[in-house]
Amino acid sequence: MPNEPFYITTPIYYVNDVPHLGTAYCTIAADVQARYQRMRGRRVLFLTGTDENAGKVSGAAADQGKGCQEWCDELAQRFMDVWRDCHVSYDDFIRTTQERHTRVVAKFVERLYASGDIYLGSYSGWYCPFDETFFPESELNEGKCPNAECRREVQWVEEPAYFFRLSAYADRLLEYIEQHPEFLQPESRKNEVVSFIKSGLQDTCITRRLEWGIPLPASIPQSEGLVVYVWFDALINYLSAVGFESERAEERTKFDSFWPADVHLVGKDIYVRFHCTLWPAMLMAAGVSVPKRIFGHGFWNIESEKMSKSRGNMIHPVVLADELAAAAGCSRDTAVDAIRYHLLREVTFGLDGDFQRAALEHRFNSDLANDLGNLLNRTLTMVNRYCGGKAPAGEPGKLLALTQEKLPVLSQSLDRLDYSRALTDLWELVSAANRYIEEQKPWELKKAGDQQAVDATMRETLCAVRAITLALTPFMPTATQLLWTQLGLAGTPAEAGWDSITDWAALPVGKPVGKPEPVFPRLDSKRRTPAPPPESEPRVSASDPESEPRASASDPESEPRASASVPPPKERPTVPEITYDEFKQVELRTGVVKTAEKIEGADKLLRLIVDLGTEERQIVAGIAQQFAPQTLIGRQLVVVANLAPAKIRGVESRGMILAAGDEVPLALISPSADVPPGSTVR
Ligand code: ME8
Repeated sequence: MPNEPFYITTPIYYVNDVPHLGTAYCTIAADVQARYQRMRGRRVLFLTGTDENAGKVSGAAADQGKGCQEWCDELAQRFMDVWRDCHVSYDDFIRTTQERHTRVVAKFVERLYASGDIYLGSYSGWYCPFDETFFPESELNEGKCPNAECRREVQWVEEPAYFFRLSAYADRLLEYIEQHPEFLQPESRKNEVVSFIKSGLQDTCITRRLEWGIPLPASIPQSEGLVVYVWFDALINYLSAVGFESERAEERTKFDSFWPADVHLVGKDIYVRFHCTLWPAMLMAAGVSVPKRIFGHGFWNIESEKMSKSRGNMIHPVVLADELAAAAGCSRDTAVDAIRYHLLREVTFGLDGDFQRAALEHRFNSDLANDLGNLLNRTLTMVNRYCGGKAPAGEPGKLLALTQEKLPVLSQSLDRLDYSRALTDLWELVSAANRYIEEQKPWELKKAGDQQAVDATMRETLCAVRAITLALTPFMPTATQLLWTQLGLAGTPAEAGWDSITDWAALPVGKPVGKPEPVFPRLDSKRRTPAPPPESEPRVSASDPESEPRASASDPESEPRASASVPPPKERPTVPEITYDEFKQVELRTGVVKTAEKIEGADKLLRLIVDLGTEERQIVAGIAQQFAPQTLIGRQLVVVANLAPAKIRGVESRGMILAAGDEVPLALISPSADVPPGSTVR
């Protein structure tokens, strides 16, 4: 097992948009798996990347007045930047405009043409340009795209084209699925694939007559003007990245060790038709083994609504982290880790979820600031106070026994990508460690002069905190590093490795621990949205800091540590009352952001062009530090339309956008549903 290769992939994302909560979710989930497997000693190849040859990509470039390649270069960099900020430890980032990919696509197509799996025909059918997919008439939904995430108008398209003989693979696919129970996961989605295949597969049109895309190899007759269908090209990325058919010996070795992939992680939108049907059939046709596992995760809605640009409710992970960091007074890195934790804890991986800011904030306070932060704080405070600030000696106790019992279950959950289960189990250990302190009452043992018992208790607790830190590392890589350093441990938890979780001897006796510093300062209750009602989250009631202080009055360490770091509530400045008639003089309208850019020499300012329906307005907004310009494009906002023009840093501003936040703009005000630009807000 150690050193055994482990290859995990995410979808390669279209560069028609910047990363959002959905793409971040899948990428973070893959990252957790990659980090976990590395800690287990596996040789991991974690691949992500960008899908650049799509019509919607060239469309987005044209909308921005940019060349396709220039646009792709910019956006691919944006993806890499966001993944870096989200602590995504990918090993390779593939772009489908790279030569290493286009070369492999050409070879793959040639191989299938030679074997007779690709043939020339002519196509006419209903095509959804957004999904880049043809649909049979019978599948259309009231004449529109049947993809529930899309539902856009379809077009009738007729052209000579090449086809992949997908229909010939239905039986082989069904047989393979039946014989490999681990292949399609989660189990609940497998049936969907089986019924899709059983309903009859049609050959797939794999070329398009387009300017932008990978040209069909010249060796194939009548290839002129044809490019490879973007899905056929995109799926092959998983092979290109590991050096499929490479002439270079080292690349061939890479292919032999990493293929077949251990897990393709994708969303449910591209699971059945593309990853579980077309892709394995393509591989079967090429005589290449199919991936070991394909996992289809669920989708997030935002506050009960579908996430979409036009609704203006897209969440961008780094912006969200900055908002959380500002509200909590922690670093962006810690906030990112809290979001990673929340996304994977909140919903069973594989099912859909509803993202609610209040739930994120509640979990931040309850799980991270209170349960985990409190545990670390009490432990370090007491080791400093009662044990001279050094890791004491002592025999292992019941927390080791519990950790030994939990570890196999935890590992099994992580192997199955059952992240919420793994975290729930891990939190039992956090609670057990907190309970252990309360039961042992080291402060009373100290008073009674029983130093040996104090030492044994504190050692047991320190070792448990160390174990929890290790197990949390794949989820929260930077926050756990802070915990690790405060525990006085050298190096990184990742280096210590997964098996070290139960190694109580790995904590050297006499090693000085650090001073407790709040890693997760509690969110100021004035700034945060109210917590969800107890019926939606019964679990938290027991540990909710507001509802039930955990510790007894006699426990000097029981104060939630971070409360000291919460700034005292601020006085709100009094604003004079206005009459309704005065208010009516303010003209509020909705607008859609057309362009957004930074103003040179002004850190906080953005220059926006906002469509107000009847006109486009230039508005200068002081939101540059909280919102990246690219994330605003297409967003609906509320504008004070009759504000007298003003020059800000030499740039004329005609109007003002509305945002919420006491000191800095934390959230932009948008209509809750699509309305035409220029609609009156009343
Ligand atoms: O489909 N909730 O790329 P894409 C959760 N280029 N996950 C979401 C989500 C949401 N609301 N929205 C998107 C493509 N995702 C192709 C892939 S692979 C060979 C080619 C995630 O940019 C989810 O993982 O549209 C989904 O499968 C993926 O983004 C689609 O990204």
